[in-house]
Amino acid sequence: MVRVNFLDLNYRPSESDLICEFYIEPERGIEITRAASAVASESSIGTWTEVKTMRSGIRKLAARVFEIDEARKIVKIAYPCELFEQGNMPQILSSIAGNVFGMKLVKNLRLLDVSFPKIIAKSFPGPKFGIEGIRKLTKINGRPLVGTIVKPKLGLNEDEHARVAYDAWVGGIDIVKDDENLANMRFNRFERRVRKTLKLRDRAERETGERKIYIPNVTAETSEMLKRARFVRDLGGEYVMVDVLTLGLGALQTLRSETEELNLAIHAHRAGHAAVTKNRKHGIAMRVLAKISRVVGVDQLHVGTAVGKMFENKKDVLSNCDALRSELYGIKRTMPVASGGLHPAAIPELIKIFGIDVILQFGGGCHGHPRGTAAGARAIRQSLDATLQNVPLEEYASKHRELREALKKWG
Ligand code: RUB
Ligand code: CA
Repeated sequence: MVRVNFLDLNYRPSESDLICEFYIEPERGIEITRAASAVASESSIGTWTEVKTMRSGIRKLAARVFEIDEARKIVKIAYPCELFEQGNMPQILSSIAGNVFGMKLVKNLRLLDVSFPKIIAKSFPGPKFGIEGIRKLTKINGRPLVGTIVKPKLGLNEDEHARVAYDAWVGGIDIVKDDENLANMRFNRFERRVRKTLKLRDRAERETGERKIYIPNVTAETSEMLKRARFVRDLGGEYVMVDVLTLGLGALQTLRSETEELNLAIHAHRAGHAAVTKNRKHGIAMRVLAKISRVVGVDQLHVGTAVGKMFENKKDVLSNCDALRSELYGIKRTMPVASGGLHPAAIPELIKIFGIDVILQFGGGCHGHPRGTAAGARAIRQSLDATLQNVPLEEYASKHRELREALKKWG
């Protein structure tokens, strides 16, 4: 029978290999070399025993463990690119992030990072707009974009929803988006909502002279999602939003192909990500999900805030941003979105962390202003102006009422 060795510490990966970095904590009594080999085996061509059907020619498809840092339990595995179907992200993940998480030999296993070879990365379209495209579309340069999520996330009817959006826009918000669990509800119908909200977007643009964006959530069964995306385009929308993880990567790819023709930008919410990203020892790092989302082609993606209501720290968030914004075979850069528990007083810190190529999103931190949505939006713009002019918020607030009120509540 043909024996395959999945451990080769002398191996130097080739340019066409796909490389994964794992944290591997073996079960008690298991050597890390054995656990790592088992992971390489199960995620490429192997199974738990030797099989007669293994021809010697197949051996070249084996993944190879080529680096082990025993103290940190970090293992690097190289995969020949022939193991992967180009342009098929579900298949790629079923390999490198599939059965391996359930193996008995490993107590904990975390996919920390992935490096796609050019041939795989370029088999996907990448973002249609990316950071530069979004800047062109919104005509906003030299500062972060500010957005809001209509709140309460569920329960408003179509008219109330559109009105909240309008108030936010005229107060100074650039982008208004639906929340992750708002779809076509009995109390708030998708088509009516989009029609009414886009109408008030036009009015807000006329009144403010600024570009305003509405991002409806089209997350749904695939054909229904596409229908909703077309509807948004037909009514003059420029963006759609989906919950990338609950939607699934196959459907996300379908949406991305469709938006090529529809010329729509994609905003990606990551609802549910923490089920796989939060445990530091097990699951998949958000950085990996960020890279995948960029390659598949989302234009903007939530990456955590480091200062808000979600768990990630500054290091996590910067690593996610790096996955979206660093050079990758010329693939467009995805705009990071900081969202979750943010308010005007957090803006100086956020800009320190993210720089200006970011969308800062405020739900409660806009609509929770003591005098409501429009005042909240004004406070956000005032805080942004102060920060970009290097003026301390307290000082700026002495001449700006809305910011003063916001600092009193949240500062
Ligand atoms: C934020 C919100 C988003 C969260 C999700 O509302 O509705 O769903 O950002 O978290 P609020 P993440 O501003 O009221 O907290 O962006 O980290 O995935
Ligand atoms: Ca939300």
